[in-house]
Amino acid sequence: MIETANVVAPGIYYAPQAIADKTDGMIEAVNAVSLASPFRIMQTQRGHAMSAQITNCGEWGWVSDRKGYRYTRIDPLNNHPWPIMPEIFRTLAMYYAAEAGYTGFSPDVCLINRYVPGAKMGLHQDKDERDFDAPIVSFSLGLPAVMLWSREKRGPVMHKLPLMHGDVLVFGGVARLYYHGIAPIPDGSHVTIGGYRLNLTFRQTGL
Ligand code: MD3
Ligand code: FE
Repeated sequence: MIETANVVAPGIYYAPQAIADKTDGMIEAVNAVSLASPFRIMQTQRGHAMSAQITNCGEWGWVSDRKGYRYTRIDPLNNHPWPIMPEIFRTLAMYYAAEAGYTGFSPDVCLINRYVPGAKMGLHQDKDERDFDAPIVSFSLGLPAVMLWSREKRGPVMHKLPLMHGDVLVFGGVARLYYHGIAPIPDGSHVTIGGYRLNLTFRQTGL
């Protein structure tokens, strides 16, 4: 059932602490993924280093280099396919997509961002997927963050949403192409992860 109390704005479903009792297993699964495909700093098309470190699992992985942003089947770091998406990830992503009203969601990529204090993510749109009918599901782990989002690139309305360890977000419909970013992560240490924030975003590339 769609819990309307969790819809903070049209297209934005927010379930604070929804996966709070599943975070240990998720952290273990992230560690397993990162043994095969380690976290790395991506270069933007302009040659700048991105602030968050990333890795992926699933049939596809999101990469960025001087050629631009795209999805690949092969991890360019080790020339192997990206690690298989852990079952706990796929199951939880599909469950929360369905809770938000997207019953057919079938993620073929999980992009994992890892932030240290001071790291941030500038305002951007997620538009490297082929169709925007599928939502994006996001899980937060570790240090808290503030997500910024806006309907326009530099629109006057800039909303802020705190994202804590165990929170779930689903973006779809009119929110799917909203500009969003992460404010610099404050200093701190999380009891289970230490000085990191992890964010898992599940996407359906349509590729
Ligand atoms: C709003 N990650 O990986 S998750 C990204 O916390 C990304 O690491 C951020 O933006 C992070 O692309 C934010 C929240 C999020 C994810 C997808 C969205 C917000 C979104 C898609 C459309 C609108
Ligand atoms: Fe994004």
